[in-house]
Amino acid sequence: MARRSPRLTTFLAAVLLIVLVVASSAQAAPQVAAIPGKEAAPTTTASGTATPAPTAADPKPTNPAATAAPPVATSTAAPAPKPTSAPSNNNSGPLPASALAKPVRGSCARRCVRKEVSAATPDEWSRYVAAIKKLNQGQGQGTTPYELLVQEHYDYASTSHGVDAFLPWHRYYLARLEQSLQKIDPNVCLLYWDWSRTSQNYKSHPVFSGTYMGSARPGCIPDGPFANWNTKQSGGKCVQREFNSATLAATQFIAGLMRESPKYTDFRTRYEAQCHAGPHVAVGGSMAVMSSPADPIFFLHHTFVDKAWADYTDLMSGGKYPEPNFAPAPWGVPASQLEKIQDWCYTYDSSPLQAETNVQKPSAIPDKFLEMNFKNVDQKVLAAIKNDTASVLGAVQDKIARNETADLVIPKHELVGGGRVVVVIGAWSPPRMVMRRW
Ligand SMILES: [Cu+2]
Repeated sequence: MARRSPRLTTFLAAVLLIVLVVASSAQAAPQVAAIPGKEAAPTTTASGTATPAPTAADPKPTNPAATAAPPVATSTAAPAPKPTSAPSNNNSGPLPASALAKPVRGSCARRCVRKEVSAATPDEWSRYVAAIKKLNQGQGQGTTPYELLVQEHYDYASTSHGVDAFLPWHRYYLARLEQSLQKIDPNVCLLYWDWSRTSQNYKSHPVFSGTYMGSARPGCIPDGPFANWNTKQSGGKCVQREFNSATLAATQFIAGLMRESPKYTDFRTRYEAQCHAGPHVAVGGSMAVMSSPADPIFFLHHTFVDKAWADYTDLMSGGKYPEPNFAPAPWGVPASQLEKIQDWCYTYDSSPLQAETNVQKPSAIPDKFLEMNFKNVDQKVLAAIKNDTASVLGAVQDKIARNETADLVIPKHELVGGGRVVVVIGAWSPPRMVMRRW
């Protein structure tokens, strides 16, 4: 079904660009081809940079499953010891597709305070893991609900990336995961990976350890609860990581970007390109393509991205979504209804991690991200972009020199069927990304 498109990198490598072409046909979900990342040799070693896992310090026993509690799954409770009561991951078949929740605004069976992953209690973490595993149980015996989620991200890639709907689309998507997990275990709340406070050495975050998402070594997830994790979208093989040496967007950089972006669209464009993209590309492999939710670290990452939007909304009350009635497919929920996280049954705990000092701008969005096909016309489109590359870049160079974002204009007639072109400049000095939607 999905066809592999020719690698744009071959003719754009000289200018350190990757051109991303995303179909955005209004009638049908685009035919997309998730292509494993180019095997740029990681320049870093798989050194043991993961910091020690938190310990279960509080001996107070709790059994959340046994409490007929009010519907508040606050994650800010005192640390609990490792439970024995979390759902087990057995080998029976997949849960039905109906295991996936369809969140309704204001309808809260539970309320969550989403925490930084390293601040989760062992109990919270093991329940989170168990519920995610349950969503993906029965591999090879049909499609698991987890795989359906991965597929949704892949199928609606063009309505959810490089456009203003990026943030609301993913907000609903995460609420869908959270409430699906709660159908398995009502005590589960999403957790986030705050990569902005280990931005200069992202592999030093405790998330990259055998306790959480596995040590920072290229290849399959080497250890931890998701060791050798796989989905259909990774071809039935384990999801892959590469780990490059990028530095990510630091807390201070993100704060500055928010302050300098009173308009939502400016914030969204810059944050998506300069902050959100970093961890996708730095981890690389399965995280660097549109089936990226195949790697469960995706959800920790995107929960932090969602927190940034919540923080931005608090900080910049004028930064309203520009098209409040636009309802990104397939959720059918107007974007204006997705602006308040309380409406979707959660808030955020602040990050427990210390801000870094002497941070640099995020470096090296690597010169790859993903490639996708235009339906039936990819060769023509790619040829058109190739021919236009020089003039297109010439037209935006001046803007690029002054601004952090600029429009990229490709003659519309060349892009039969519509679409979107995203150019990522490989070496960020200073960081740049250029987008244009038709
Ligand atoms: Cu996404």
